[in-house]
Amino acid sequence: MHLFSAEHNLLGGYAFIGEGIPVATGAAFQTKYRREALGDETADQVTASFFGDGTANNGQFSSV
Ligand SMILES: Cc1ncc(C[n+]2csc(CCOP(=O)(O)OP(=O)(O)O)c2C)c(N)n1
Repeated sequence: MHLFSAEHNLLGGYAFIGEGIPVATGAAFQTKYRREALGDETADQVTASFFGDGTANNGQFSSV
């Protein structure tokens, strides 16, 4: 939950549960945009967001 590493593309570090979900959505979108809109074939990153069942009813999850 609190892991962050620019070197390893870990975008975590949030005190509030679910805060990483919209960040992951943005990260995934930038890969999709770079590949499909800008034609950047090096944009092949896979984005994953990990959270527990207690976070699934959080607004950050249900509104994405
Ligand atoms: C917005 C927000 N509300 C409440 C908390 C307090 N809190 C910390 S951990 C936790 C439970 C998270 O449950 P789950 O997502 O199932 O994670 P796990 O139990 O697997 O660690 C809560 C409610 C918080 N960190 N952020």
